[in-house]
Order: sequence, then structure tokens, then C-alpha cells
Amino acid sequence: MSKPSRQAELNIYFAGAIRGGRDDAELYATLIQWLKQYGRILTEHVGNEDLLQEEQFLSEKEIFARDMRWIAEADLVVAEVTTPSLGVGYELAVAETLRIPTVCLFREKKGSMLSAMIQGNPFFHVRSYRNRDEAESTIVRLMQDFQKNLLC
Ligand code: 6IA
Repeated sequence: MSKPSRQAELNIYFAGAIRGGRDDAELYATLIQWLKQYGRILTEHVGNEDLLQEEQFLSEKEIFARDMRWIAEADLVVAEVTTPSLGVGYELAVAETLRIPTVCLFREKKGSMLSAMIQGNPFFHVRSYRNRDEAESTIVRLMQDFQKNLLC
């Protein structure tokens, strides 16, 4: 795969389940590493258990206030939405209110369907994938679309 053109100033807010469930934590870390080639990930702790441990020193109010500040600074929100999470759903609604381009990555699996509140909302760019290879090519394509201003 050819190396993407890096935009150092691009702020990407990555959202993924924390208390909603950590089954996909390793995958979040991989997605974050791929996205990092395009800009700064404001929320690296979402895929990193060590960084997440440091969050224990912050109060719930501090976490909320900081995450809201970061979302407001984001040029792009990428959410992995396969594991349902109240926090991610809330962040998506905030991103929509602030009109920040938002991509929702959803892993297709038998018997699992994305919430209609996300799937049915034309503001969100929902991209489905089945495996890591597809996730990687999805990220490459979504970043190409973002750079061409096709995600708004
Ligand atoms: O409801 P959830 O916990 O699954 O919500 C996850 C989403 O909310 C993520 O996308 C995060 O951006 C945000 N979030 C929720 N909890 C935290 C957190 N610490 N630190 C940073 N962001 C968070 C939680 C406590 C920790 C010690 C486990």
C-alpha cells in the first residue's frame, strides 16, 4: 500500500467503547495506528490500556470536559461502533451538533445490526467492513474522501 499524504495539522477524534465493553480494544489500537499516518489522534487512550489507566487519576467531570473540548477541536471524528456504547453515541450526537465530519466504522457479523439512530442518520458516513484488511482499505478510502472534501 502506498504511503498516504500526511496532514500534520489534522485533528482526528477516535471514539470507541470503554465502559460499553473492551472486546475490540486491540482493534481500536490498530485503527488508531493507521489513522495516525494522516494526523494527530486526540484520543489515543481509547485503544491503549496503559494510557487508559492514567485516566483513573481524572475525575469523571474532568474526563467529560476534556473530551468535549477535544471533540470541538476535531476536524474529523472516526468512531468504531460495533460494540454499543452510550459514551460513543453521545459523542456522535455532539459531533453532529458541531457539524464535524463523522465516519462510523461497523464490523458486519451475523445477528448484529447497527442502531437505526446511527445507520438512519444521513449526517453519519457509515462504512461497514468484515475483517482487518477491509478495515484498513476502508480507512485509506475514507481519508481520501476526507481530503477531497467529500465527507461533510
Ligand atoms: O460509555 P463508554 O465508556 O463506552 O464511552 C466511551 C467513549 O467515551 C470513548 O469514545 C471516549 O472518548 C469517552 N470516554 C469514556 N470514558 C472515558 C475515559 N475514562 N477516558 C477518556 N474518554 C472516555 C473512563 C474511565 C477509565 C479509567 C476506564
